[in-house]
Amino acid sequence: MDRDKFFMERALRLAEKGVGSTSPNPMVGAVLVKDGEIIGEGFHKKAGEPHAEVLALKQAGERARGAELFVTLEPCSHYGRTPPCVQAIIKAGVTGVVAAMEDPNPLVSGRGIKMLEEAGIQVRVGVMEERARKLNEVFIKYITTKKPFVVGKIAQSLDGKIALSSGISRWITGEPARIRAHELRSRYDAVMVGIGTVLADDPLLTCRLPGREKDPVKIVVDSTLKIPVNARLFQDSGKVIIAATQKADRQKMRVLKELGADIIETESNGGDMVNLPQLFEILGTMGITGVLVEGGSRLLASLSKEELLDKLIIFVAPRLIGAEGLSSVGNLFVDELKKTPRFTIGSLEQIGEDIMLEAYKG
Ligand code: AOF
Ligand code: ZN
Repeated sequence: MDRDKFFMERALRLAEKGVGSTSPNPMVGAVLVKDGEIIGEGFHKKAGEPHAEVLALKQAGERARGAELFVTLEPCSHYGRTPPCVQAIIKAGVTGVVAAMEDPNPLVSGRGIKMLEEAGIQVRVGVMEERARKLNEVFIKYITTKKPFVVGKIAQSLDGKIALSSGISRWITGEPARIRAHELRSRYDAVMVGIGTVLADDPLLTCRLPGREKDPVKIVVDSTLKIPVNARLFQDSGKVIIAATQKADRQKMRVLKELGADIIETESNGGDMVNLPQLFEILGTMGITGVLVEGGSRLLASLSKEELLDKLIIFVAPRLIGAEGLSSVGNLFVDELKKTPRFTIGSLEQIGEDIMLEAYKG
């Protein structure tokens, strides 16, 4: 492996340690190198806490003079919750910076690179860029659009079914895949389901993982507030948001608020359904950067029709269920192949006996 890749790989691995805790900030890792040796390392842990570069500089101390910095994101040039890293880098006497990608944050986007160059520092951008972009796909969408990155999660049979005709669905995939699916919850600010899933499965929607600081926000799309007051997701910790329409029953709304739920009322979109584009805009203003949608088939179909699904993560179990089973995605009412929603396969991985497949919109 060449030198650039070797150190950037290390920086990416450090960045990954921030998974699930940096929102709304990106995951960033930094490595300071002098005479072929790592003299300082750091990763961003949490918004408001020091940036990766600053931690690496601190560890290196005086030795940073004349060193080269490998960082997974362009160093910042702005005053946010913390002062600009560019200043600290220049002050420390670093002579070269290698960044995996430009910072998509409109407050930075190239300014950091420019300031470093103006200070006489050699800057290179684009080493392992694809990996860095994938690592921060949620941040990239959110910081540039103020809307959350939306991921649909499905656990299905080879023939695309998520339950028997009786509704039985436990368990289609094996345990290793189910553990992986569960871990996904810790990566996103919110987990979302449709009311059909709450009525059928009564899920907890928590992320019972050790070391996790906060549970994801639980969001139920429930246009007419059918959710039972004794639903299990109220019993556990973690904020609950229910998305309804303005037609929803006021009395039920009060009861749900007393249970601690926040209600988002979207404007009518002609029908009786929740206005999903508006819902995601509101969630964005609330600082929710990424949403994992765990079903059911109707919600996934609606999201697909509205072109709101940025990514699908599909666990496929090697079994057949048959046409009488429940399809993973509800009716799309497409009459031409060229109008079917298109995705591009991102990755494919075998997990136990199952396959995990990532597909991106477009
Ligand atoms: C991070 N961690 O290691 C780097 C970031 O509010 P602040 O001061 O934490 O600034 C957040 C912005 O700083 C973030 O959106 C990104 O543009 C830039 N770089 N952020 O949280 C880091 N290097
Ligand atoms: Zn910074």
